Amino acid sequence: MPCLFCKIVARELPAEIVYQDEHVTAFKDLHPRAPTHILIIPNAHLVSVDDLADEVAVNAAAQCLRVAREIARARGLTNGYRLVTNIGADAGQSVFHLHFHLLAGRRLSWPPG
Ligand code: DGP
Repeated sequence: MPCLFCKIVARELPAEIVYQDEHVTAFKDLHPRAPTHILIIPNAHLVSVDDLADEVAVNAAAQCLRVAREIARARGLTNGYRLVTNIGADAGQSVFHLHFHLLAGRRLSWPPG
């Protein structure tokens, strides 16, 4: 079955895209858990951090972190923000295309559940 997030990158599925370049796409989470909840993904399909086995893949993830920082700055998230990436079933990963959740706009509890 075609990957949901690959379809969002290709604009074959609707999403509120807030940033896109040749490496990365960022869009609003369908089920926001905080006032700001953006998903940042590499355009190339990788399953999770567990897939970062070579330099190209590691660079794709690093590009996501660059974009997270840029979005946080552009949105003035000076009180802080959290980046989360779930890896596998026990962590609650439900979409198997690497993504970083950028959460902000409220006090976030620690540790996560
Ligand atoms: P995770 O559980 O870490 O795999 O997070 C997947 C996130 O993806 C979850 O917070 C909901 C979001 N999501 C799932 N399907 C869609 C979709 O079609 N569009 C958007 N914008 N977000 C989605």
